[in-house]
Amino acid sequence: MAPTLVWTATFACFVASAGYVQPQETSVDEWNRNWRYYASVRIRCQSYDFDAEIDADFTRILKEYRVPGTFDRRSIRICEAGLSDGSAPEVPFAFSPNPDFDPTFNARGKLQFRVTRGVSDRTFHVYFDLLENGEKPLVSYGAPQASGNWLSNGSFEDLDAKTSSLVDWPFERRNAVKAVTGAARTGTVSVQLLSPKSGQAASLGIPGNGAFRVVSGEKYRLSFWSRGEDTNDRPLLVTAYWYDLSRKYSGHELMAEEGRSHWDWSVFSGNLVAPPEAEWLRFYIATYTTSGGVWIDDVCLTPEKLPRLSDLTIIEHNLAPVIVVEPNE
Ligand SMILES: [Ca+2]
Repeated sequence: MAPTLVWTATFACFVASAGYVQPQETSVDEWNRNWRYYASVRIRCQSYDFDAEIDADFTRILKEYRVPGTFDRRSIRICEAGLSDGSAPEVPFAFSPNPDFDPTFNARGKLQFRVTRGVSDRTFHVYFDLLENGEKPLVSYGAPQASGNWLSNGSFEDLDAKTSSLVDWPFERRNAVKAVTGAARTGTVSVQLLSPKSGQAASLGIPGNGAFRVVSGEKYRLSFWSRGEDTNDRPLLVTAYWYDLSRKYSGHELMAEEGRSHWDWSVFSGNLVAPPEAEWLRFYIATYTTSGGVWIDDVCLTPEKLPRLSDLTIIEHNLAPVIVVEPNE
């Protein structure tokens, strides 16, 4: 029997945060009373807030645990788990079903949600249910972010209202990098690199602050757009730097080098596999030109392998409190 829901009260207040609409005053007890399943997903934190993207294949995990039924797309909710204070706050998310999504045979899509900065792995519980258990009310937290991009503000359009500096991109003057308006590839802002002195590089560090947390052996894809005007010395070099767990430099590789003195907006993309011991990754896009300049826009880093749902838990309402079943493997 479908339980009675009191959603008007629960979702009465909304505030905007990080591109999503933030839920307030929600309670995990609510999910445990009314929802039948949750699966876990572990996310590796970054040194900055980022939008995690996961491969949410509900059909796979239901099959794995021999649970028949029709997935209720409206029922998805996410709560963070394992917090030291025992709380389990609800996390706003966006769900993009795959093009061949089918609630019975292929309930699969991408789930995106904001993961705040940290040093360890974090666990999230993805609650969901089957239509057979009573349809759940749809919640919407806003449109998905740019798909899978680990970088926020990679198109440089978000400016801090007080300082007018780029959100998430703290530029240092010595790096000879600045945000400029006009002639951007998308929107109105791009980043210009111009060396102040012969033999000295102007370089854009990616991400703006810190480095990306990576997993040795896994593949990552960097892409960005650039254009160059009247350059007079090594116009564009793209380099990846690897660091170990203690953030000690462990190696670097040159990903690309542009030789022309003039080029219109064109895309660069390259793949990298994290070498053994690599724990952190940082990119530099650099130029040695002291004339004209090089402009960069729409920077994107995506991991090839997305985290997946695991450990399905069936919430048993008639028997206290939760039954964990073993997977069918
Ligand atoms: Ca832009």
